[in-house]
Amino acid sequence: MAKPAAKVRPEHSNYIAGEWVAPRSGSYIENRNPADTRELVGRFPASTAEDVEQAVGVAAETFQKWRKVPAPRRAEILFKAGEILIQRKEAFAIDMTREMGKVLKETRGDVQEAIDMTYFIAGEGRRLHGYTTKAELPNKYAMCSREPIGVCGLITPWNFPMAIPSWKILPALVCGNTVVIKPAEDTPLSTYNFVSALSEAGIPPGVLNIVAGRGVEVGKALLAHEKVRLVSFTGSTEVGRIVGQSCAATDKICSLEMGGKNVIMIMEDADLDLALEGVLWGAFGTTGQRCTAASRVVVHRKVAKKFTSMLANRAKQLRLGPGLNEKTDVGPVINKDASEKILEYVEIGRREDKAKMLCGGRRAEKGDLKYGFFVEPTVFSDVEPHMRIAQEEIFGPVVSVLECRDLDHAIEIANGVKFGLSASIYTRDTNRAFHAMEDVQTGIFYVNASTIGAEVHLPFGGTKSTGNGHREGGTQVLDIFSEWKAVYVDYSGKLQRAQIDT
Ligand code: UN1
Repeated sequence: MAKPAAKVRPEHSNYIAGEWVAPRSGSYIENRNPADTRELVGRFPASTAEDVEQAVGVAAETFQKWRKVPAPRRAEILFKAGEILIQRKEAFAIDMTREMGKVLKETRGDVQEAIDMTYFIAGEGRRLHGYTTKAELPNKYAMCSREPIGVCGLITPWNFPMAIPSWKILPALVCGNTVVIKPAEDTPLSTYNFVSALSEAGIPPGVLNIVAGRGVEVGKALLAHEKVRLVSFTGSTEVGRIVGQSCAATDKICSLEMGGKNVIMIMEDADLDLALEGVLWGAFGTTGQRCTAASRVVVHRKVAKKFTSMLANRAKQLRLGPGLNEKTDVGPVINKDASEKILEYVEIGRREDKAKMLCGGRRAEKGDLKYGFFVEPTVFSDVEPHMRIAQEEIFGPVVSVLECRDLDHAIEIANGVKFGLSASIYTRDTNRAFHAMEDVQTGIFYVNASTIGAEVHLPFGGTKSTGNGHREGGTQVLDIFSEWKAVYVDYSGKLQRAQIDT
């Protein structure tokens, strides 16, 4: 087995202007393994506004050169980074499991997603298409092109610590922007690994900078800085709203990717074994800590009893443990606060008269599990749409089963939450599948597959309070990281006037 990529150095630094520099504060945040907090993964900067000031200054200066580098040349560096990532995939996955907790199969998937995104976006370096069109006047040419924006402040979450930074960093760079990224406090190492691969591939100093630290310090300073022209954020709806409001104060472009309360609808004609696999993967994969996690299952009443007992039986058998153990099904949750919040939701569910908790509901503390943050996979049945466990994002291994009368009822329940990220239907009837696809208000929709597992070349994002209308992934992400310029060339040699009633 490959060794972790990063040695446990006592202290990591910020990465500014191509140099590793200590935070001005001299303070650090400990990064500990959530499966066993006795293991120190590393210590990362607790940076302050001063470090942000330095990084943004450098990024603003470097922007003037980087924007002039032809996009296909910028992309060549990304292709090279893709190759480095492939070589280090196993080591980076191990590092990620140590800091984030999810099982090795999934951290390999996370690194793979960053690799896929690297090649996909590098390809865009030779496209970045604009278009030409016909002007209103003779002897006049009209066209539009994508232009870089400037310094991008990126704020990323701990659950996909390499994939999500890649969704943002790569398109930002290929479009000609410079970047200051604040990685999540809980999982900075994977972002460091990713940025190191990019810098080794040849991203010039100052184009891509890391300032690590807390949201209240680093995030806040990025949001307030006049020279940061765009902020891209993935995280909770609560924090996302603050990000959106702060961006308005300095007219920043703002892209928000926030919560979900994703649903799997199971019709009476569904292949229940297949649906069961989809629910287990969607609800308990990544220990339920995906914004695309399936936390509601709406089952047709004719099959609800049968399906619910199938689900609870399997959920009880899932093996909790450290993600580096190949036998583990479900790893820890990210930290103490997360485990407490999840267990609070369990309590809220238990206090509902009608809902029944069929399994789980406790912190797992047997043997060495007591050194980590393990929460048992939990299934509630007889849940009603208005209950808080069916409305609010829990971000843990807790799933609620609700009953429906028919497809229309299922769609009504599916849409009856404030979020709109991902949804799925299990049915053998194509008419129903298309009907649901059209009427369920989410940005991502699956048929006979779980709510998770989006691919990099399709748009990723959600409706309603899940976001603010942007999509990451796909070529759509280029609309976040570039601004359109319309260009008119008049070659008539005389004054011609458009928009005059002739
Ligand atoms: C997230 O949880 O924020 O589609 C992203 C998926 C993953 C990405 C999830 N590829 O589930």
